[in-house]
Amino acid sequence: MALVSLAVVYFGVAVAALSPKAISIPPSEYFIGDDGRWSTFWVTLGTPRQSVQLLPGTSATASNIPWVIQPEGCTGSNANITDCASDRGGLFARNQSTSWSTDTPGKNDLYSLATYEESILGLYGTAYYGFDNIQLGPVGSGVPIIEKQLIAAYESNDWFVGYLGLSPYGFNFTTIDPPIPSLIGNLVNQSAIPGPSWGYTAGAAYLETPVYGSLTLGGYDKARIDSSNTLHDVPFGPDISRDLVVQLLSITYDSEGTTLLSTEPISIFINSMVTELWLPVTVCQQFEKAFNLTYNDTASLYLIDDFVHATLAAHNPTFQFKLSSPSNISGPLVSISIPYAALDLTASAPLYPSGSRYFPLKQAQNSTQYTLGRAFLQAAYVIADYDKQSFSIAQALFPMDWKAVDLVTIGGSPAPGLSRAAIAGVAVGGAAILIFLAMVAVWLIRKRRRRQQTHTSAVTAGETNGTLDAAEEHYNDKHDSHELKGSPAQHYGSKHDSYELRGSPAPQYDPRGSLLSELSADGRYQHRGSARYELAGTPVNEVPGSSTIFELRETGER
Ligand SMILES: *[C@@H]1O[C@H](CO)[C@@H](O)[C@H](O)[C@H]1NC(C)=O
Ligand SMILES: *[C@@H]1O[C@H](CO)[C@@H](O)[C@H](O)[C@H]1NC(C)=O
Ligand SMILES: *[C@@H]1O[C@H](CO)[C@@H](O)[C@H](O)[C@H]1NC(C)=O
Ligand SMILES: *[C@@H]1O[C@H](CO)[C@@H](O)[C@H](O)[C@H]1NC(C)=O
Ligand SMILES: *[C@@H]1O[C@H](CO)[C@@H](O)[C@H](O)[C@H]1NC(C)=O
Ligand SMILES: *[C@@H]1O[C@H](CO)[C@@H](O)[C@H](O)[C@H]1NC(C)=O
Ligand SMILES: *[C@@H]1O[C@H](CO)[C@@H](O)[C@H](O)[C@H]1NC(C)=O
Ligand SMILES: CC(=O)N[C@H]1CO[C@H](CO)[C@@H](O)[C@@H]1O
Repeated sequence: MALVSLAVVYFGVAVAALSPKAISIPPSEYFIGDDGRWSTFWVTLGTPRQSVQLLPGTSATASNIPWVIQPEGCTGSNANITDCASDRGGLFARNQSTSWSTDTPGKNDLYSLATYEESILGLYGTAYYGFDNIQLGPVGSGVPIIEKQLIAAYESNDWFVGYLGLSPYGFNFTTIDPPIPSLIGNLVNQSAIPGPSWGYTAGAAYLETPVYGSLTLGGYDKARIDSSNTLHDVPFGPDISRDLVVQLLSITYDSEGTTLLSTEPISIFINSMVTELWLPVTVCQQFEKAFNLTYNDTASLYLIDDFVHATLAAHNPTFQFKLSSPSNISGPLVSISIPYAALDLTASAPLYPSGSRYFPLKQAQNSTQYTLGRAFLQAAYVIADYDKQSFSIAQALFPMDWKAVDLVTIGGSPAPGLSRAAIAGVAVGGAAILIFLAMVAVWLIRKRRRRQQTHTSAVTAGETNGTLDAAEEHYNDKHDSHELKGSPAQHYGSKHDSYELRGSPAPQYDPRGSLLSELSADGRYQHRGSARYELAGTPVNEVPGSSTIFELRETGER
């Protein structure tokens, strides 16, 4: 029986070891930016290690690998910015890292950054791509080092602070096949996180006691969401690069009774790689009227002077964004409240060299530009699950003790590092050992009973049944406890379910590879080239100050 217990314990431990948990990336405890104050996260990379602060990037297409600022990002027109390097969250000098390698991706050439949605808003950049080791969080945060992560080193002011890409989709270089794994893909492959999912809220620098952003990989932080004000399981948008799409039903504000700012529901994309709220022109005009805002064409910002700020601060409106799933407009809602203080942002050099307050609103020329940027994510918490191809959005909470996380793991499928065959082997082997041991137990008990029978010959039927029942019960007990210990049976069961899903035409992709190969099998995606973005095969020459055109190459059948 000791053997049985041992087998059960071994089995439980083996399967528990296969199930990584959600991890929380600690915030840097800094707020930086030229267009507001944004809570950053440390990343160390290279040999010797260089530390930089990055903002989580939620853009499915642009944001799958780390984007770090190269030293050239503080030369040229930025040379005049005092403390440029620290303003940008630190610089990464790839020529000072002995482990930086450009062997495969594009040697030492400059490529367009793989933006798609961002370019529609006029944001561009170019980068040098290479591999280096990288660790999330400060040194010693416990997140494993990724030895060979594709990294983009860029300088564009369109993204003044670098990004920590959260998209699990692989990076398809035209010249390299197969796609290069994303950061999340590598973490999943290393069993550092249970699956391709994350939870993120941008933090609230504007609060009297500022609250840092919160980033969880492989799950989310329950302590940061208002579970009574959550919109669950919104399916990803049909366009792979525009996945986090909600239906914006209305915007109201509550300073002097509830006033409607927007009446026409629109589909709008949530993207942390954009700062502002890009709303229809008619909605912007209602904001202008209600709050005496004036768009400054020279600065391309709604600059706020002291007078307007004083008026706004006196009214101190709280805006309510009512959102639903685009697939069920009359279904469940979430109402995200954003106080004016969260939208009272400061533009500084290089965005607006003399410095000014501004209101993070932009006039969208058409529906492809509708975007809720990072300013919105100060009040909202997003949970994205790429296995289920859906996301949830909740009112963010700001607990005083921001270190007290309450992590919820999403998925928890066995480590992909072990092959499915190996996992099946462990599961089947474990079950076989248990069944075998149980049979041995039953056989031993029977044998003992037979011996008792030969010795006493006075065994009643009742006693016989009792003995057998006990043996069976014993087996069942063991079986139950084996299911409870780390629930290996259920665990395997859920894996099995997802196996079956893989066979179905539901959207699937390999988090460690690219989604591209899966797309052709699935007519659901009406991608318009965005999913199949590819770097221009030829390097581009960067002209300082000029924008670089990102080349898309339509590669395929739908
Ligand atoms: C590294 O690159 C910088 C420019 O980013 C350059 O000024 C410096 O000389 C280079 N150092 C070495 C050792 O090549
Ligand atoms: C830097 O500032 C100086 C003086 O303010 C100015 O003359 C110069 O043009 C500036 N350089 C750049 C690149 O902006
Ligand atoms: C709007 O703001 C300007 C200053 O920018 C001020 O002169 C004007 O009186 C304000 N209008 C209203 C209606 O508050
Ligand atoms: C608009 O911004 C420019 C600087 O970008 C400034 O010189 C100008 O005074 C601003 N206009 C108004 C009306 O505030
Ligand atoms: C839409 O939401 C309502 C209310 O929750 C629900 O009853 C209905 O089944 C949903 N419809 C679809 C198509 O999901
Ligand atoms: C939407 O507007 C942007 C900016 O004016 C433009 O680049 C883009 O082509 C437009 N898209 C459509 C579908 O009209
Ligand atoms: C996952 O990691 C293993 C090594 O641990 C590697 O051989 C494999 O290619 C990786 N898969 C992907 C898709 O990155
Ligand atoms: C998975 C996938 O679609 N990879 C593609 C990446 O790009 C190269 C070059 O165009 C294709 O050959 C691959 O099929």
